[in-house]
Amino acid sequence: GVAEDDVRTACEPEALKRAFLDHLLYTQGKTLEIASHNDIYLAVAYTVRDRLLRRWSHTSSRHKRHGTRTVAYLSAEFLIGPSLGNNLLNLDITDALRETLARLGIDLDELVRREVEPGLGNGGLGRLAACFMDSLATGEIPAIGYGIYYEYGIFFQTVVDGWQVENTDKWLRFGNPWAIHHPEWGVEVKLGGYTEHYTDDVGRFRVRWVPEKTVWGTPFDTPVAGYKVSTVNTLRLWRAEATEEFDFSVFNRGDYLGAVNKKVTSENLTKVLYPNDESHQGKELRLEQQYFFVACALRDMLRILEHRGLPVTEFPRAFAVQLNDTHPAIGVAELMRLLIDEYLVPWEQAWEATRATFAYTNHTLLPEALERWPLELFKSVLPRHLEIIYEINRRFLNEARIRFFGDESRVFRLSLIDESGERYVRMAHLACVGSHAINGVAELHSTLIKEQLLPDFYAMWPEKFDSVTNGVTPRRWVVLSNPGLAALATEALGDEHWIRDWPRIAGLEKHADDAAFIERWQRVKHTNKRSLAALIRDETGVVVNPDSLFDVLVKRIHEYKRQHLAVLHIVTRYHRLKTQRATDMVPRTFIFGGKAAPGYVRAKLMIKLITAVADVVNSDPEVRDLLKVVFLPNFSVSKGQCIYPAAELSEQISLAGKEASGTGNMKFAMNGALTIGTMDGANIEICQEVGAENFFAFGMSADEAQRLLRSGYYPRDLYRDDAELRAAIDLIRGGFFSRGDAGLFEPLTNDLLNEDRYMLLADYASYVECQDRVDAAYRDARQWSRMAVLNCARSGRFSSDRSIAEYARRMWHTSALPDTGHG
Ligand code: DL6
Repeated sequence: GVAEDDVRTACEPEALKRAFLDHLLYTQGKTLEIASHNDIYLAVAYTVRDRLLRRWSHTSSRHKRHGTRTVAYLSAEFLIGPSLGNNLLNLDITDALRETLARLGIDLDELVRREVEPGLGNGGLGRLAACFMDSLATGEIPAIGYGIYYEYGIFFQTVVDGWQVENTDKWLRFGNPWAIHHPEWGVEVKLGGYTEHYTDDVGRFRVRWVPEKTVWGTPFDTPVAGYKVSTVNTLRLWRAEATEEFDFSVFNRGDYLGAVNKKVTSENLTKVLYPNDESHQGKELRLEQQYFFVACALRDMLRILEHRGLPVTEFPRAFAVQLNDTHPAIGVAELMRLLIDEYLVPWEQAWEATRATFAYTNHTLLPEALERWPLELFKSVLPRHLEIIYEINRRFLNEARIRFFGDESRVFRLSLIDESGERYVRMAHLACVGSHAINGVAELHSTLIKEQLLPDFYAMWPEKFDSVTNGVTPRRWVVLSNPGLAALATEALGDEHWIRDWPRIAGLEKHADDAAFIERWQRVKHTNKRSLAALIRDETGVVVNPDSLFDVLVKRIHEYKRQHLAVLHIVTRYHRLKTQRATDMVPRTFIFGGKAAPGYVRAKLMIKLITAVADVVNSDPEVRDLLKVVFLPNFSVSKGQCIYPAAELSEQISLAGKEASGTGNMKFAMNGALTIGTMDGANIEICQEVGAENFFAFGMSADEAQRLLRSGYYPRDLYRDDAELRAAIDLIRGGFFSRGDAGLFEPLTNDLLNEDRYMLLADYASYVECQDRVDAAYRDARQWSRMAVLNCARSGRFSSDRSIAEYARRMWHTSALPDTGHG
C-alpha cells in the first residue's frame, strides 16, 4: 500500500498509479472503464499538480521568511502554452508516469499532445512573458506574474475558402486543472464616477474617489515550476465578477433582469483578450481591463507586504514591478493613488517609492501600437488617476523646463498629455517618467528608442535607458519540442547541464565536422520533418515531401513582417518554373502560419494571397515536388513546438528597423534552422553570434531604409526596372491566382506600387538573390547540416535565462533564493 501522504507527493510508479486512480474516482467521479479522454487528462493533471503543491507552499513561506525582493511581472498577456509536458519535465517524472499509465493502457504522450492550451496572449509579447516566468522559476528568483484570466483567449483560426475565419476560444470549457481559485484574496476595484476634495477631521487635505461602479477581482493561481529545482513561483491571473450577486435596490424595484444584467456587465471585463498585435485600440473596455488587473496586482502586493509585517514605505524594497509594455503603465498612477490617498504618504516620498519600484520594457516602435487614451475617455473611467497624472506632469514639466532652459517645444513633446489636436494621455510617457529603468528588447531596438522614439526622455535621463535582448526558454523550445535533438545534445555533451545552462550547447561545435554526428543530426531533423508533414496532411490535406527544404515563416501576419515579400519570391520561383523549365531547382516546401487581427483587412488579404498562391502552385502538375506552399491554420504555442524543430530555413524578413526583436528567430536557430533575414531586431545579434557565413542576410539596413525614404522612394521605378519583379506582381494583379478576379489583390499590389511603406520592392532583388544562395547551399547536405549545427551551438546568448539574469542584476536588483534545505 501507499502511505496517505505519498499519494500526493511520491513519484514512484506505485504511488503515481494510486494517485491517478484516486483522482479519477474521487475528483472526476469515474472508473477507468467509463472515463472519457478528458477525465483521464484531468486526473493525470491533478496527480502532477499535487506534486507541485508542497514545493509551492514552501517557496512562498521561504520568500516570506527571507523577505527578499520579489519581481512582480505585470503583463496583459501570458502565452504559457500547454502545461502538462512542461510540469512533467520540471518535476522529472515523465518516464515514471509514462510507464505507470502505459500499464493502465493510457498513452501519456497523447495526453500531452492533445492538451488544450490557454491562448492568453497575441504573440511575441505574451510568449516572452511566459519564457520569462520559466526562467525566473528555474533561476529561483522570487517572482509573481500578474495578469488577466481571460475567459476567451486569442481566437481560434480556421481557413475557409482561403480566408481567415475567427472562432471563439473557449479554453475553459472542460476545466483548467492547473489554476487554483482564491476568492478569499478578492479585491474591490473602482471604476468611473468623480472625485471629492475635502478636509478631514484633523485638518488634512484629502481626496475621495466616488466610483460609478465597482467590480470584484479574484485571482487564479497557476504554479510555475523551475526546471529540477524546488522553487515554484506563481502566475496570478485575475477574473472580474460582480461585487454583489444582485444590486438590491434594482432588485427590490422588481427589475430582476436588470439586476442580473449588471452582474453580467461586470463579468464582461475579463471576458475576452483583445486580438490586436502591434496596434492600439482605444476602447473603454480595454482601458478598464488594464486598470483592473493592475489595481488587483498592487492591492495584492500590499496584502503580501502586510502579511510580512512590513510598512507600506517598504514597498520598493519588497517588490520590483516590471511593466511589460505600456498596458500596465497605469500602475504608476495607481501606486501613487494608493500611497497618497489611502496611506497618506507625502507626495515626494510616494513618488520616490514609485520610481524605485517600476521599470518599463518597450516592445515596439510602430506608431500605431503606442497607447494613448483620449482624455475624456480616460477621465470617465479613471477620474482620480487623471488628477494624479496632471500633478505628475506639472512637476515633471517644471523639471524639464529647468533642464532644457528656453526650449518650450521640447517641453511640449515631453508632456504626458498630447495636446497637438484632440487631447490624449500618453502611456509611454507615463511609464518613462514613473520608472527608474527603460529598456528595449534588442540592441538595434534600444538604440532606435533612444534616437527616434523617446529622444527627449533620453536627453533628460540617459542613465535610465538600457537594453536587454530577448531570450526564449530552451526547456520548452528544445527539450520539450525537440526530444531527438535533446537526446543527441546530452549524449554529445556528456550530461544534461546544458538544459539549465544553455551556453554550454557550444560544446556541439566540435562535432560539426564529425560525419557520424552529422548523420545523426540529419536523422533527427528528418524525423521532425516527417512529423510536421503528417500534421500538415492532417490539417490541410496537402501532402508535402519531407525531403524538400522546409522553408518556414510563422508569426503574426503584419505588413511590416512582410509575409507578402515571401509570396513575391514564391511567385518568382513559380514563374521561373513555368517559363524557364528551371527543373534543377531545389525542391522546397514553404510553410506559413500566423493569425491576423480580425479588423486588419490588409493582413487578412495577405492570408488569402498565400492560400490563393498555394492552391494554384500545389495543383499545377508541372511543378511537381519542386514547389509546395502550405498555410497551417491556428499557429499557437503547441503548433510552434511541432514546427520549429522541423524547420530548415527560418524566414525573418521584416523591414529593418521595424521588428523590435523577434523571438521566433531564436527558437528556429536553437533548433538548427538557418536564418534568411534582414538586419533587424535580434536577427543582427543572431548573425553576429553564428557568423555571417552561417546566416543568409539580405536587404537594406535600418539606416539605409530611412535614408532611401528621406531621399524619395519610388517603388514603381523598381517595378519598371526589374523584369522578374514585374512578372510576379503582374501575375498577382492580373488575377492569375484569383480565377481571373483582377480586383481581389489590388489593395495589396496598388499599395506596393504606389506607397510600399514597408519597402518590399526595395528589398526584393536582394531577397531573391539570397534565396538563390540558399538553394546552392542546400545542395550540399553535409555542409548545410554543419551550418545548422553551428547555428544551434552558437545560440547560447538567446536563452531567456540570460535575459532574466540581466534584468535581475541591472533593473530589479534581486537575486536567487534557492532552497538550501535549511529553511
Ligand atoms: O519583445 C517581445 C516581442 C518582440 O520580440 C517582437 O519583435 C515585437 O514585435 C513584440 N511586440 C509586441 C507588440 N505589443 N505591444 N505593444 O508584441 O514583442
